[in-house]
Amino acid sequence: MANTVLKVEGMTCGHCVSSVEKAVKNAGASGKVDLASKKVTVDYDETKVSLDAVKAAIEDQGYDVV
Ligand SMILES: [Cu+2]
Repeated sequence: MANTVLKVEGMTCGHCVSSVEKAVKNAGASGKVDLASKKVTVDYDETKVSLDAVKAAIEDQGYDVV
């Protein structure tokens, strides 16, 4: 398993947190958002899930991975 912390801009409330966590989950990974620091901790199996796919899933929801 791999673990990466992404910085994500545009999250402002609990709805954003759940949208991002859901997007990460739908991409096949597990995400935990820290709203105050705008960080998303992503746990994933790098043999099955690419980090680019996780980032794309977050951006598809309208947030920016920086
Ligand atoms: Cu929000």
